[in-house]
Amino acid sequence: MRVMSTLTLILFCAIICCTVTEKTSNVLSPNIIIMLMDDMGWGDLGVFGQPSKETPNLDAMAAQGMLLPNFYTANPLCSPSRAALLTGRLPVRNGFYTTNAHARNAYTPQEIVGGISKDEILIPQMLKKKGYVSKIVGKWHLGHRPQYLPLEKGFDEWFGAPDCHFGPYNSSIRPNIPVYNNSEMLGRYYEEFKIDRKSGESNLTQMYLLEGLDFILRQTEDQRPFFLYWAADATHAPVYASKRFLGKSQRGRYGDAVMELDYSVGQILSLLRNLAIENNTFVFFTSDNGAALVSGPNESGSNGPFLCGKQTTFEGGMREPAIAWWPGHIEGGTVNFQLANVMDLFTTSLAVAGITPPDDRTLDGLDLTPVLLNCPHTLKNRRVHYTHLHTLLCNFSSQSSITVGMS
Ligand SMILES: [Ca+2]
Repeated sequence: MRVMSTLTLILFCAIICCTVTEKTSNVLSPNIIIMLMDDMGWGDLGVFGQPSKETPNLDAMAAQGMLLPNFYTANPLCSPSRAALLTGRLPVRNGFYTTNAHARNAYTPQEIVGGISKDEILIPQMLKKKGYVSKIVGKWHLGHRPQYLPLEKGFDEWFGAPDCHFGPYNSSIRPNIPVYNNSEMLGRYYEEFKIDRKSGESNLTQMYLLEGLDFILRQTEDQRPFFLYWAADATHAPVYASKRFLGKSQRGRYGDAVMELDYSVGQILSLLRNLAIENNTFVFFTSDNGAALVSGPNESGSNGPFLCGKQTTFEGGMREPAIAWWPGHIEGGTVNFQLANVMDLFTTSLAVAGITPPDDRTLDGLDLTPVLLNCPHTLKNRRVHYTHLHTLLCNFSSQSSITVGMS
C-alpha cells in the first residue's frame, strides 16, 4: 500500500514541522481547504443538536469559527451539487442538473458517459493564476472518462475515485469502481481497496486523511499556497469506518463513519496549527446534500428537524451543515444566518485568494467574505427558489425579501 502509516506520518510531521514554521511567513496567498462530506445531514453534528454529541472536533471547529445554519446545496444529489460548488454556477447552467431517474449528467456510474464540460471553469483552474497547487482527495463524480477527470480540470493531484463506492460488482461488463493516484489507476474498490459490506470495515477514510495531511505538509514545506478539496465519502451508503471506529458510536455504523470523519477533521486542523499556518488557511466544512433517508435507517444520517432528505428539494435534502474556520480572520464562536449556498464557495475562494472571477459567464455564487470576516454582517437581496426535478433556481438581484420555496 502506497499510503504511509499513521506512525510514519506523525514522525514525518514532527521532523518537518520544526523546519517549515519559520518559512511560512513568506506565503502571502491564503491556503484554502474545502471539506465536502457525502450525504451527511444538517442534524449529524453535535453543534447542530445531534443528541449523541459524537463530533467533538467539528463542534470545536464551530467554536473557533463561524456556524452557518442557513447553508444550502444547489441540488440534493452528489454530482450536480459538486459541479455547482466547483463552478459557482447553477446546475442548469453548468450542465449537471438532471436526476437519478433522468441521469444524463447528474449521476455518473459506469454506464454514464457524460461529464463536466470543458467550457466550465473550476476553482483550481482559477487558483492557478496565483500559483496555487490543488489536490482532490476522495470522490470526484463529475465524469469518469479520461477527458473529464480531475487532472484535466485544474487539479494537480488526485487520490480517490471517479464515482461512488457502490458494489461489489463481479461482472467484466460492470467492473468495480477504480481508485486513482493522479492518472495512475491503483486498483478497485472491494478488491485492492477493501470495503467489507458485511462488517462495514474499510480503511478508506484513513487513507484519505493521510493523503490530505501529506499534501498539506508538502506544500507548506515548499512554501506554495494550496487548495485541498477533501471529499471523503464514508457517510454515503454503503457507509464504512475503520476498525478503530467500528462499533463505537451510539448511532450504529453511520455514526461510526461520522466519528471517523470528525476525527479526521480534527487531525487536519491540528496539523495546520502545528505548522503555524492556521492564520493563513481558510477552511470550510459542509456536505453535498442532505442525509440519504432513501438508504435506510442503518445507512443514513439525520437532517435534524427538517423534512425528508437526499433526492428531494425539501429542507432535509437541501440544507447542509456548514462551518467556516480561519483563526485571526473569522471571529470564533459566531453564528451567521446569511442564506448561503455551495456555489458561494467558488466566489468566496477566489476572493480569499485575491483573484477576480471570470467575467465571460454568469456566476451564481456570492462572495461571502463580507459575512465571514465582519460578523454579524449579512448580504441582502437574495432569493432562493427550489423547483421540481431537483433544480435550484436563484435570483440574486431582486429587492424582495428572502423567500424559500419547495416542491
Ligand atoms: Ca452525496
